[in-house]
Amino acid sequence: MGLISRGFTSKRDTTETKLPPGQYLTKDFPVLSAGPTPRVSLDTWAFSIANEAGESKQWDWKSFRALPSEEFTVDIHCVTRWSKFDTAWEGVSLDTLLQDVKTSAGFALAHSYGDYTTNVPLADLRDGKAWIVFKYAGKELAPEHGGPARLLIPHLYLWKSAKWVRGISLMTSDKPGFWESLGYNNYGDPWREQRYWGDV
Ligand SMILES: Nc1nc2c(c(=O)[nH]1)N[C@H]1C(S)=C(S)[C@@H](COP(=O)(O)O)O[C@H]1N2
Ligand SMILES: [Mo]
Repeated sequence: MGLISRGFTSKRDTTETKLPPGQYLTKDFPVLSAGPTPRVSLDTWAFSIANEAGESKQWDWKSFRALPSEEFTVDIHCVTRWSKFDTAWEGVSLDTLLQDVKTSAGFALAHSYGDYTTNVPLADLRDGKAWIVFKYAGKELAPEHGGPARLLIPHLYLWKSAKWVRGISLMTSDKPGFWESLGYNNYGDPWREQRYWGDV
């Protein structure tokens, strides 16, 4: 037994400090979808960002994939209490996509193929906190997990990470999305256990 254990992480580090309250760890990757999986062909796929004046920027698959992308590894947390550590993704940072978008909006609503929506403060999409991801664990993102591309906002509960994302609307006032209208928390910070409406 060597005395040097390089790269060793204690159980305390991984589970006790990385697991938000009320969550359990899973090695699986559960699929949670409110409806059927939309099949979006890359020929017709488009992603757009519209500002509060209604001006929009749009990318087709080719121009989206030509943008600089990042590979990163994060923990994800679902409000149904599973968390998964060290998930590896590749995607385009929202900072890149928002770069030339003129806005003073405070709020964002993500829209998906299949009509799912979810809202976040625009600040939560900036500063390296959110991506439009197209690869998971080195492979093209599977349709059931949101492929061709999904939003990923790992610091919030996973319902904020809209699968099959097709656009983001920037707004001067907040507007609840699908689950938020049905009683889920408006913000959804896993570390504060903001699961349902009224959790502060
Ligand atoms: N378009 C869309 N995005 C969605 C959902 C959905 O039903 N439709 N479910 C959300 C919820 S509640 C969770 S927990 C995650 C699940 O992602 P996964 O199926 O890849 O685990 O996607 C989120 N994004
Ligand atoms: Mo969820």
